[in-house]
Amino acid sequence: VPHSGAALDESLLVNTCNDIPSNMFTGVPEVDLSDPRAKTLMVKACQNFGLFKVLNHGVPVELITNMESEALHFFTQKQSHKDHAGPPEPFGYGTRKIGPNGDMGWLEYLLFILELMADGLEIETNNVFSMMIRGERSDSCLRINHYPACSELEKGQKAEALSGGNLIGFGEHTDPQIISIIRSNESEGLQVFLEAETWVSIPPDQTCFFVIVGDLLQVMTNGKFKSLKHRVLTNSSMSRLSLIYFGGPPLDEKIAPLPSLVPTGEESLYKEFTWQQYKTAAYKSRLSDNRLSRFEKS
Ligand code: GA4
Repeated sequence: VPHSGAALDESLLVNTCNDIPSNMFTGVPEVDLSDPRAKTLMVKACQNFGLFKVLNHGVPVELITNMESEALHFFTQKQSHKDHAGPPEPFGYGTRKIGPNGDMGWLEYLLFILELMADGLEIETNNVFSMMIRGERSDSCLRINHYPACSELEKGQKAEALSGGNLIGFGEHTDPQIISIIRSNESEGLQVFLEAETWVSIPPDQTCFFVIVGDLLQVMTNGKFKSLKHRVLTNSSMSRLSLIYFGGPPLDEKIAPLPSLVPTGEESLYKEFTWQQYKTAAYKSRLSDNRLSRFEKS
């Protein structure tokens, strides 16, 4: 069963001279939405890599930069003020602690459900956003992560998140949901794990969205699409801000390999489970745990 990371093509690595001690990966699959081959290229990218970059996405740059500056406006407020918006159980403002089981990272973040935004805007049917994006009972969320350049925070706290000399902003994990759509500023730090047990850096591009395959999509495609293990390292010179949409199904949705993706003669690799069952188990897990193994057929 997958989870081993994407295939490594050594020729796609270049060394960088910044503070992040890693190889910059130049082979990120790109999908131009105006290209008639877009759907074929997407499938290929999900099968071979688990991540792709979306060009010509049509979202106005001003919309994204406005959202980014509003987020920074929030994160530059006094700590006591920000704390009022927390704790993130499961939604709200959080700092350093990730999830309920002791994972720590060098970041602060806001976790929203899309409905909260509609509520805040006093829209009566508060599922307008999620209904547009997925079914009206979908369990999607938006996360805004702020990774201060490490010198901005007290040095004494660093030890919590140090690993192999790297300051971990967000520890290694796969995303649980179906798909994650990420937009980050120009700071380096996002890394993905390749088959050859190597971490490579994804070159930032603030004009694009990055799409990452989540665990549920791996199951529904019976392992054809790989949920990609990734992490974020802290940058010492520039802070990182990322806006991430996690698209999840309704809680009672049954998740299993789609029959059409399990050709006759091939085995279904996973037992059926509900998104609620996955989530209950996930919230008892540590960030780096393999959350799919319990649903694999033995
Ligand atoms: C990882 C992806 C998303 O950021 C998230 C995270 C969630 C959290 O931060 O509360 C989890 C983590 C994420 C996976 C396992 C559980 C749940 C922390 C944790 C230890 C919002 C999500 O859906 O799963």
